[in-house]
Amino acid sequence: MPLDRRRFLRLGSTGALAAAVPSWTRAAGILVPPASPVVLSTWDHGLAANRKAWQVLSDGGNVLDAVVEGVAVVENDLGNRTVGQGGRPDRDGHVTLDACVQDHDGRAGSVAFVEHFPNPVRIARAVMERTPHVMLVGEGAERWARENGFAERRITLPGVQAEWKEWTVQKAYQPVVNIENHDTIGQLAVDARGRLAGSCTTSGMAYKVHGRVGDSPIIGAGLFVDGEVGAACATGTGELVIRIAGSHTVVEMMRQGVEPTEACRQAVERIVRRHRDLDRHQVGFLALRADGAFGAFSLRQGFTFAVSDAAGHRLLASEHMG
Ligand code: SD4
Repeated sequence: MPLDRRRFLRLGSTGALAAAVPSWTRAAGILVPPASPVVLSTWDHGLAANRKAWQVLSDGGNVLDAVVEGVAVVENDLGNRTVGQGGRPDRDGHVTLDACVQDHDGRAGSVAFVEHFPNPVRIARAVMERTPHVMLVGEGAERWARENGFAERRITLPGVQAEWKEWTVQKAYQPVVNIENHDTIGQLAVDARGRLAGSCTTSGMAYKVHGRVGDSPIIGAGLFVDGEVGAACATGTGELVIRIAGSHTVVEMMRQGVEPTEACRQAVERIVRRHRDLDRHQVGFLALRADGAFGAFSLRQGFTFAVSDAAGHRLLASEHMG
């Protein structure tokens, strides 16, 4: 049995309480909520997102409010080239955005391939809360957003357009993640009651094929939250993450008692086993267990993540493959 299981409150396998909880819970134990909230976000810009999420929680907001408004800070930064409307366009010159949220109870909302809205993560939340659906895409998602009070914003950033125009001269279509286009933001949070939520938002890969959607808005790939176990999110080449249902994989391993960092490592390893040429790719996972334990692991060096807890806000470097 993993050492850390000792931190779990064990339930007996018989009796009324045992009968009232699902069988896996009896097997794995019940996780004790952390003494104070824990918030994690991908990459350096995660620090700003974490500060906002922490403020939301301190002001009495719930954990879903925290992860939505946390990443919205990064969406609103028009200097960010990988999230929100400041992101690099697809190969046809359109900036298309993907985002999703999932809450403690597994409710989920998602939008993909949307243009002209500053905060796709807020639309994703509204899809979750106001529709019987999980995912809306493209023109239908945009129409639904307009009808539901989200204001369109049409902006052109001359510098970004100029870079794209320059790219069109060579049209070196390289659907790989490099230093310029890998900084999707995913945010995971647990509060002191043990309530979990997560969010993920991105402009996807620079110069992608028009219509391409990555892992970020796909529940189970870019994000997965299970209130009884924990949450995970992913960053990097979305195609690699989708193929192994990456975030779901990480959470399911934690359900089996695997430590958060090790769960992330095993997901990366699974990707490595299935692909030959990963030289130009990056993939990173972030995991938060329901008791506040957390971890991260990436394919290659350079994946940073922000942590906020009782000890304050800080940036850490993930462990990575050799
Ligand atoms: C995607 N995962 O669209 C995203 C890309 C990214 O950090 O930037 N991830 O595939």
